[in-house]
Formats: sequence, C-alpha cells, structure tokens
Amino acid sequence: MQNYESPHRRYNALTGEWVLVSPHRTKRPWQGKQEDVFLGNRVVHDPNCYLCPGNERASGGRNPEYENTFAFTNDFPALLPENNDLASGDSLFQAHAVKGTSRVLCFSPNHSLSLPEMDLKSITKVIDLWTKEFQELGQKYKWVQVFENKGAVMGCSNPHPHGQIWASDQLPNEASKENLQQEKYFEENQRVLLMDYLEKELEKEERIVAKNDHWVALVPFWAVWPYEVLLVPRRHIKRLPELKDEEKVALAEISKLFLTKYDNLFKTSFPYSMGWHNAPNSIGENAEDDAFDHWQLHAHFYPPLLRSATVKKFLVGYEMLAEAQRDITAEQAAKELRELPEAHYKEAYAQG
Ligand code: H2U
Ligand code: ZN
Repeated sequence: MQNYESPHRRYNALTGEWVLVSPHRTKRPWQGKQEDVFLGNRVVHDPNCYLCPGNERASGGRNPEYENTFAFTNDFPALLPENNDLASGDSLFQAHAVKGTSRVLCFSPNHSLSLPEMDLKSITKVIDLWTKEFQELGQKYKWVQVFENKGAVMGCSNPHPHGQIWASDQLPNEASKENLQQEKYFEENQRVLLMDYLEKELEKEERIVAKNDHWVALVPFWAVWPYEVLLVPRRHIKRLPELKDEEKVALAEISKLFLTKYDNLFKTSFPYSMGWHNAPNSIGENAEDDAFDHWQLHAHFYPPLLRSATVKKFLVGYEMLAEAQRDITAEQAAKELRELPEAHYKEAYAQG
C-alpha cells in the first residue's frame, strides 16, 4: 500500500483533471456534534405532492394511479425538441442551438421511501425504467443523462423518490472529457480504461466499498467528494440496455447495499447527485457504426456530506479558483463505508 499521508495531487484518468489531497488536515481539531437521528417522512401519500399518484401537477395535468414507476415530460423542461437555428461565427462569442428534452421519473408511488428503503423488486423496476427511457431517447439524442438529485441540500425540490433525464443532441462537458480520455486510452492500449482500472482496484481492494458477481462499488482513487462512489459493471457494457436480467438484479442488490451504508454513515437519508454515464449514442448517418467501444458504462454518486448529517463539503475558494481538494483520503472513506452495517438504521431503530 502506498503512503498517502502528506499532501499530494491525484490524477482523474476519466476526466484528465487533478485533485489535491491533504490527508494531514484530518488531524485538526473538530468539535463535531452528533445529530439527532432523523427517522424521516412517514407520509405514504402527500396530497400536496406533484409526484404522488392521482395528484395534479403544475401544468394542470393529473398523474395516473401508478403502481410501480411513472415517467412524464418535465412541465418546465430545460431543453426543447424543436429549436431555431442559431450560430455565431465569432470565436470569442460562440453559441449554437441545442435540441433535447427533459423527463421526470417517479421511482415509487410511496412518497415516504428512497431507493435504499425500497425492496429489490421495486429497485429492479427503477432500473427497467432507466433502461427503457434510455433506449427510447437514445434513438434520437446523442447524450441521454439519467440522474437523481436527492435531498434538499442538493437542490431537490421534493422528497418523493424520483429522478430525471435530460437528453440532448450534443455532448455536454463531462461527457466530452470522459469520451476523450477513454478514447485516447483505447487508442494507446487497445484496452478499455475503466476495465483496466477495475481490475487493478479489485487487486488492491483498499478502495472497494461493495462487490458482487456483476458489479463493483468503489471510492475512486481520484474522488473529489468525501464519500464519492463509482459504480461499474464487471463486464464490458457500453449502455444500460445491454444489461442481462441477472445483471439488473445484481445492480439492484449492490445499490441497496451501498446506499444503505450511505444512510447509515450519518444516520440520515444521505443526499447526493447521481447519474449514469452511458456511451454516447450513434445517431443518423453514424448509427450503423457504433464508434464507442472505448466506453464503459458507469454511474457516479456525488454526496456533499463531510462529517455529519448537516456538515457538508463546500467546493469554494481554492476549488473554484485553482482545483478540487479533499482531506480524508479515498482509502479512508472506502474503509468507513465498507465497515458499516448492511441493515438500514431505521430498521434497527424500529426494532428498538
Ligand atoms: P428535482 O429533482 O430537482 O426536485 O426536480 C423535479 C423536477 O420536476 C423539476 O425539474 C419538475 C421540475 O421542473 N416538475 C414538473 O415537471 N411538474 C410539476 O408539477 C412540478 C415540478
Ligand atoms: Zn409524493
């Protein structure tokens, strides 16, 4: 094992960016307080929630009495499918039109739940919904960003379990960076970057949070957020629709497991932004020739919490002006998560 006790920078092989790690700072005094345990919102149906079955939405439309999952086009979409052409030729004032759509995905009719509290069958239905939506939108849009904002600190407007999709005809920044890095690695090594990375992580073990036959959840070497997790399939898979049934079940299992550990860490419904990075879609004239063999499907989980249910990490100051920085190492974070109980803390409390 490397000695990572003094300040160093780590390279993010996926994006090509660096992160400053300052492990010695975790020794500084911290007058932490233990928060009260939050047992959560127990209302199964909230008459004022715009995502609960049967309720009215801001658009005036009414949700069906759905029993599992439900998806609709966002009433306030950030992207629109039809758009006027717009182009600016001046290199210092570049702009162009973008076409796309935004969807909202309800994970469960039960207003009180979150993914780790749902049963495996219901989580599998969420995976099926992600897959179906990706497949449909992927016929038309180059980039289909499936994501979830969880918790008020992440700007989530409603506790009802839900995610979103924003799809667009162009690659956004994060996608472009990852595409370039994976493409470059593939050209140089004739191998898939994340597959090689995963193999080495499985050998080293120190950053693994959980694994099963088909998936690995780890705190990446280059993590920026304190308890960031990278979730990767163990087989080379480019996009969600390639998943076999047993891989979906295994995905539900590992997700329930590490998301429960997330909740158990500070005994709170752990906030995060998560999202799937599928390979870009080959559209139109390129549709036959899928040029994304360098890409490995993966999901990122970016939770903001640092030391308790209320103490969050800010990406400010040095981070905005120089580069991202973290104190606890990825290895320490992974160990903490790995050693947490597998049963949800709310269950433990319910049993007394
Ligand atoms: P959050 O996941 O950030 O809470 O966003 C929920 C989305 O739901 C948000 O993008 C949409 C908002 O535009 N929404 C509707 O589509 N219909 C509504 O009636 C309210 C909110
Ligand atoms: Zn609701």
